[in-house]
Amino acid sequence: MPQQPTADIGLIGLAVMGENLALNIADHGFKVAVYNRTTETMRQFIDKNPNTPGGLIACETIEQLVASIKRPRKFIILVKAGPAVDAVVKQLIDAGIATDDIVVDCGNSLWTDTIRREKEYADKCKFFGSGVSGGEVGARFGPSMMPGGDPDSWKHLKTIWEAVAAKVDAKTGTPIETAQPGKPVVGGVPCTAYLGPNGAGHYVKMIHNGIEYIDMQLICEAYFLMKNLLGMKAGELGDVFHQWNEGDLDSYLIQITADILKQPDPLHKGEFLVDYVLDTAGQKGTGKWTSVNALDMGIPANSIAEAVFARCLSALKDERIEASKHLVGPKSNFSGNKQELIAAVRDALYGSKICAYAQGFQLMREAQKEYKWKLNFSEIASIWRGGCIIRARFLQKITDAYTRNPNLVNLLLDPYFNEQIQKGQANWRKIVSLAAENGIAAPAFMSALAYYDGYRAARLPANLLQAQRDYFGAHTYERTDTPRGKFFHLDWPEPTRPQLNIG
Ligand code: 2AM
Repeated sequence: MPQQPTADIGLIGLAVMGENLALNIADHGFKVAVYNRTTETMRQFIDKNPNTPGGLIACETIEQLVASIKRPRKFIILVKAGPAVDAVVKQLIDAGIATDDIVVDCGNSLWTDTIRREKEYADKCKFFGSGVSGGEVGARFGPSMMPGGDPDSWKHLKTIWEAVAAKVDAKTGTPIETAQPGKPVVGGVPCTAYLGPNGAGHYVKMIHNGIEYIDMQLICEAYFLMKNLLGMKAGELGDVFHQWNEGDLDSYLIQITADILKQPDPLHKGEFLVDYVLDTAGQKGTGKWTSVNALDMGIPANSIAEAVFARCLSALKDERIEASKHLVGPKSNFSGNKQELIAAVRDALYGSKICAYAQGFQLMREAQKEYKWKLNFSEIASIWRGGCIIRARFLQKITDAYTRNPNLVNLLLDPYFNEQIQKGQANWRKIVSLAAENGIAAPAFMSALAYYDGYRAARLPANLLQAQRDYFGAHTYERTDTPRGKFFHLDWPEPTRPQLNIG
């Protein structure tokens, strides 16, 4: 007689994220059936984890996996984004899953792929997308989960998602980080919420990653300016970041930066590891996707794109070494007050960070029009308060801003953030000037300030730009003294070469 299915959910793909998420789910008392293409990996995983609270079921074939799960079946796929996701879905379909079974892609998939997959597999299963952020530790003890797809399917997933997601304190919004293997956090507000249909979850996850790129780049520029202008050593800089982590900048990324900077080098006694790490950064593509999407939609997310380009520039290590021998600029030369400079860098970082998040939320505002989603920005900020890489005290302030005004046009216009920028603005400008004067590249600080100044400008030089377009391409222009929507074209006079008598 065939055995009754007993598993609450199935998980496919036992690389480190898959393993950790499976253990997290099992810690909350759910029985998880696990499958991996390479059976040996699955066997090792089962052997390493004999006593999980919910229990693991070892499945050597997809058919066994399907037969192990209670109806409607729920599957999590955690394989590399791209063709592997489709390959797994097709295997599940071939193994006979039902049309009401829910297949959740928890990988970093491009949201348009999720939209496509939901349609493509609609007559075979409920395909669902869920972003997961928090790295390995997050997956194990509580990530931020960003689900999007069929709302009825969400009803079946909600209990598990809310159980495994990171938790924040209901009053303060600060993460509760006390989970241990087998002992999950009890209580708190889960860092997950249903975000909308089809690709909404993966889109929001992509924006999370775009913001992560710029958040990291801003921290790196702050580090580099203090290092070069003040000649501070990594360990001392670590103390500065530790201190910043006590205030408005309190965040996971600032905290790990402090720890990284204080890390001694294992090979050189008395020296710091960070000074031996090669200055070339890799990338997996989510920052690029965010920037390409910003260009496609025509939304200025210049700082996010700048953060991606900063990585690209860093990767040109050999060219930079060569160029450094030929291209001259000013030598760093700062003789002002050290503590004042540190405080100014902090203000520059905070002001730039506000602009970076403003850009990320602008993208989501535009995308929801394009895809007819109804994103709840307060909720999105709230589920980023814990578990994910950009988790920060700051996200409570964004949650509050969008709770005060769900239709806020731009985060910069929120009274709290406006006030914060006013407070630090002079320092932010000072740092950008110092960077330029001293020849230190600070593209994120600079582009964020340019965004701020551009966004608050009632007039920009685009009058001249549009006139240029009309001159060579008859693209027409609107006038300042007639209603919008009336277009003019001038038969521009032939180009002249006036005789200039200058000097
Ligand atoms: P593997 O151990 O057999 O390589 C991350 O690569 C995870 O995705 C691994 O668990 C890997 O399985 C799995 N994976 C990658 N491509 C896959 C595919 N086409 N089908 C099934 N699993 C795949």
